[in-house]
This record gives sequence, structure tokens and C-alpha cells, in this order.
Amino acid sequence: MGPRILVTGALGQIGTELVGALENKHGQGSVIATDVRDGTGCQILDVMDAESIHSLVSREGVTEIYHLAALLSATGERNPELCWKINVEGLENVIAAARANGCRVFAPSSIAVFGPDCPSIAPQFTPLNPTTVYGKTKVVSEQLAMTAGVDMRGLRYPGLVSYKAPAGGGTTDYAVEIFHAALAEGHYTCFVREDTRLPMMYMDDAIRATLELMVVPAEELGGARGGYNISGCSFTVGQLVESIQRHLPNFTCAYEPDVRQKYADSWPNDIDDDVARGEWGWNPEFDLDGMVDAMFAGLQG
Ligand code: NAD
Ligand code: AKB
Repeated sequence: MGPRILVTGALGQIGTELVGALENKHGQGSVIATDVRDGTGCQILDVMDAESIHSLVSREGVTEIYHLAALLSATGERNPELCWKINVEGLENVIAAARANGCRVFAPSSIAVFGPDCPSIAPQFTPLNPTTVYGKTKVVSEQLAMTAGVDMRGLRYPGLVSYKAPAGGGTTDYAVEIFHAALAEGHYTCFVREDTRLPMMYMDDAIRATLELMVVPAEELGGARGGYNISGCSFTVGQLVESIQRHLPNFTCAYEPDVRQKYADSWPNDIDDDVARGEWGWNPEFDLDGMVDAMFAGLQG
């Protein structure tokens, strides 16, 4: 018998691709995709509804939960109380159902766990003092992974770049929006400065990292298992623009920084992922130009 998988927040940027990847790996019918929103192939499940999570997990014999439901940094800072509720209380509800039913849990962390005191190349183990409430919820998630009494794992995803679903309310959304604007209008007005450099990753690498982490035997994972650093490619917006101009030489970008600049400035420029490489063989495949080429192929294909 293969795993029976529940995905929460399945209609989001990651869920849109992870559900298909899990079905390819484990078979059609192995995945129950859920979201608080209505969508094709998706059941309604609000992660604030502890009883509904519990009864779905036990009724369906769920063995693994990929918990993607969350508010991201920009939306979260506009409504910090709601961000805490969904990201922390929602996770606690999922953990309670997992504990009662013997499930393993994947709960993503983020580069947002780091704060301004972090070195510009973020080490795996360093004080975590995020300035955003979103980042604080991710620190709690990593701590719960170590103490909740379930097999719970996470990755500190960088900003994720993909073309199949829109990015959802984050600070790194510019790295997705820029492609749509470039193709539709030949111009993008970016909400962070040209020299803003952040860790990013093409979605294929993020999905592969997720699947790879979940097959590692628990005893081989160390103290980073709640949130492994994984690097993809780090770049400034200016470098992203230059890479896009290889496809669209007349593309232009203007810069009008807003409040998201502050969140971006509080995060590191690069990620040191030696622990993930050493413990479970993490290795990214997409550099900046490879990612940009894949985005154009996907959007124009
Ligand atoms: P997203 O915003 O695109 O999707 C989140 C989904 O959660 C949405 O479909 C939304 O409808 C759903 N949701 C919101 N409230 C809910 C609730 N109460 N119950 C059930 N569903 C609810 O986010 P994403 O980019 O797919 O991110 C998924 C996870 O990965 C999050 O934990 C996020 O913090 C993390 N992450 C994402 C990125 C990124 O760049 N996309 C980077 C780092 C970490
Ligand atoms: C965001 O910008 O909020 C996310 C993240 C890096 O966690 N993309």
C-alpha cells in the first residue's frame, strides 16, 4: 500500500504543482487536495476547523500531510493576527490530527525565518530573529517540528518562481509578476529596488526537494529537519531584468519600492545549504538563466 496523502492549501502556487507531482509518484487517487477556496479537483477544508481535519484524516486513512495553507509575508503583515491564526493555529490543528492518526507531516518554512542580524549568506544554524510576523510563524513551525511528537519536516524555501499559478501575497512575488508583465506589456514596475538580491528557486527544484526530503529515513535527519536551508539561485532584480532581456531585448523595468522593500532588506542575500547537501544530497538544477529560459518556455509554450 502506498501513502494516502492530504494536501492543504492545494490551490496555491506550490500546491498547483505539488499535487500533480505526488500523483505522478504515488498514483492517481493517492492525493486528497483541499483548500479553503473552491477549485477544480479540490475539496473544501479550512485549516482553522480542527474537527473537519481530524475527521477527514481518520475517515480517509491519511498517512502523510503536506500542509501548504498559510498567509505569506505581504498579506501577513497587513493582517498579523490572521497570519498568526492561520499559520500557527492552523498548523497546530494539522499536527493534532497527524498525532492522533500516526501521519507524517511536511510543513514548509521560509527564508523569512532570518532577520537583519543574519549574515548575508545565511547559515543553517544561526539566531532566528525575523522582523515580520510571517517569519515568526515559520520559526514556530520549525520549533514544532522538533517537539510535536510527530515525524514533521520542512524546507526553508527561497522565493519560488513558477508559471502555472500566480504567486500569493509574498515579498518575492516580483520575480514571478515580472515575466507576465514582460510578455504582456514589455515593461514592469518593480516594488523593490534594482539592487535587491534575494535567494530564489525555480519551482521544479522546490518540488523535487520536497519529494526528496520526504523519503529520507527519519533517523538520518538531524537538528535542521524542521527547516533545511536549500539554495537555488540568488540574483538582484537588475540581473533578472538582464536575463529576461536575452528573450525580450526591448523589455524595460522601473523601480517604485513599497513596504515590501523593508521585508526584503531584512532577509539574507544567499543561503548556505551545506547541511541539506550533506544529510540528504540536495543539489539544485536551475541557475538564473536556466530558470528564465524555463519560464519563457512555459509561458509561451
Ligand atoms: P499561496 O498563497 O499561493 O497558497 C496558499 C493557499 O492556502 C491558498 O490557496 C489559500 O487559499 C490557502 N489557504 C489560506 N487560508 C487557508 C485556510 N484557512 N485553510 C485552508 N487553506 C487556506 O502560498 P504558496 O506559495 O503555495 O505557499 C505554500 C507554503 O509554502 C506556505 O506555507 C508558504 O509560507 C510556504 N512558502 C512559499 C514560498 C513561495 O515563494 N511561494 C516561499 C517560502 C515558503
Ligand atoms: C514571501 O515572499 O512571503 C514568500 C517567502 C519567501 O516565504 N515567497
